[in-house]
Amino acid sequence: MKALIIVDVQNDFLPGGELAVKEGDQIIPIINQLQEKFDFIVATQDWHPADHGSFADNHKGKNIGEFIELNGVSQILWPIHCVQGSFGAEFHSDLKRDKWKAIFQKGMNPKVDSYSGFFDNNRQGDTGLGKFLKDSGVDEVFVCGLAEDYCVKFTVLDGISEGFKTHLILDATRAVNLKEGDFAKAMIEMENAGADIVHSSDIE
Ligand code: VGL
Ligand code: ZN
Repeated sequence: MKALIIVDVQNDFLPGGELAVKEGDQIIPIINQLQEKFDFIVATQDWHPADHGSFADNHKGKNIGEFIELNGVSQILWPIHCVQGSFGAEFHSDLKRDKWKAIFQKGMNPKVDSYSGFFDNNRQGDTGLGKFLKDSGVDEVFVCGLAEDYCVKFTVLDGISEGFKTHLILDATRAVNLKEGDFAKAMIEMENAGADIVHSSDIE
């Protein structure tokens, strides 16, 4: 069975948000249409405590985009975003959610960032998404949402390594592009790992 995974379509990742993805809002109507084609839909939600170690403001003298070592792992620093209970952490109000089976929150451990919907970075924790999908008979996943070069990419890569036939829905994702070329680099990484790239109109 196929499942749709909607990654982090939250206010902070949309235009006007704290970590805004350019044109991020353009994917919302596409994702709503896509949801009509799936019986099995899950979503992920970036859900950080205020003292999260990925926030530049929590490291004196450090700026957004700089790297630090967090729990022994290289960590890029972000603006404060998706703080638990804040407006920025909420899903966009236009996003349909009536068919969602479950929401997988991530990034709660202040000492580890969590880009993938499946695992914390470097697999320091497991959200339970993989087991939930497998227990439900899902063997094929279609990934969409934000951001193509971080959370979407790592969800796709982990989907593949967890044994799912994994598709990226190209017109239903956008990149942060912290550095120019990040979108294309992420595309190559996903394709090299075995991801199948589709357009929303290709999906039956
Ligand atoms: C994300 C950076 C930090 C994402 C989450 O959803 O792509 N990016 N936290
Ligand atoms: Zn985050």
